[in-house]
Amino acid sequence: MSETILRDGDVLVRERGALRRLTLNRPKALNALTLDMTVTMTEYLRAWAKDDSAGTILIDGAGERGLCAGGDLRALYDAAKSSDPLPQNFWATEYRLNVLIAHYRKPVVVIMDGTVMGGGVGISAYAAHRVVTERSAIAMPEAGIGYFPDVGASYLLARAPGSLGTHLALTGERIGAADGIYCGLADIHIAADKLAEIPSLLADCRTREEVQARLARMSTPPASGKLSAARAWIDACYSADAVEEIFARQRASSSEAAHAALAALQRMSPTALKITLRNVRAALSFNEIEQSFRQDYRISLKCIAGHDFIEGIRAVIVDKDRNPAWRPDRLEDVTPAMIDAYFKTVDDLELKFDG
Ligand code: QUE
Repeated sequence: MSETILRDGDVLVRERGALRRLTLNRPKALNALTLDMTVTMTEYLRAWAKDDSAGTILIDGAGERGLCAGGDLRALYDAAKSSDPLPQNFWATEYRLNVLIAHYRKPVVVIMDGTVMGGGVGISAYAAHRVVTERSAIAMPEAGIGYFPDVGASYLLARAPGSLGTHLALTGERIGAADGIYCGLADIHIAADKLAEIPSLLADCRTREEVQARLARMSTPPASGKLSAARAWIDACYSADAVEEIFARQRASSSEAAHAALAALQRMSPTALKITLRNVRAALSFNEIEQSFRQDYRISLKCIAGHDFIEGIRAVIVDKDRNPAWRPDRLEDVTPAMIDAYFKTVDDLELKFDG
């Protein structure tokens, strides 16, 4: 079955039989999502939902390094410096795209090969068929840039086994295929050298059952993960209700890994850590993902207007000195009232979902 290119650009759009394929195509920026890319993906997904000739959707990334590094942080940084409304437009479009993928009635397959961070998790973790490979490196590292795991990730992380989700949200630790499946962020492992066969294999699929059966035939067991063996110290430390208490338990732990995690957390934004913990805890009581996205949108708008997120992007992406100056820079100086402000309604700006 031959392939047709429907659109070339930052999102490459192709069709093959009943398969419709969206390829993130900014490989030099590790396919980091721009507003334009999220708009394009939304337009095609909406059109295909109503198009009987479209059977299955495949989402992947161009280049060797991975699916997607997250959002286009440089664009958010420039916009924040000039009071441009791009950030709110970007997040609203991105979060609605994530929810569109979550509720999509046709099978959506996402190839989570290589790096899958931040916004990359948003376009993959809600899809029906989440494929990981031996190269998958999945992470929500935002607390390290003074931001927080957004794209509704708190909903999924709150439901990971034990306190693993809290550990991943705070530390931003990268996990591989087996741990991704264990934590509920992925479904099936397929060796990277088999990925090229997937488009032709799915070209005539129209149901989840068909897609699942075809993918299962290519699947092999992933290499063992690390998280299940770390449950003892992770659950003991991260079941605490305050970041200060998590630090105290890590300090007192006999586990080397707990001390390493503590050292990593001590370099992160104290405000971001407290926001992240509260976000994940709150998400446990939600019963639909939209509640997490609405909460994330409130927090995001507050972050772009504050200090640490801009400083984090500066230190990691712009100046690359990796030495952010957080404000406040001590946990004890981040008060409950300061955190409350991130969770307050944004009134007229509240995120809405159509349909
Ligand atoms: C934390 C993050 C991101 C990050 C680094 C972090 C993130 C993100 C990028 C990124 C990487 C390469 C690019 C780019 C952005 O890096 O979300 O534009 O070319 O998108 O420590 O959350």
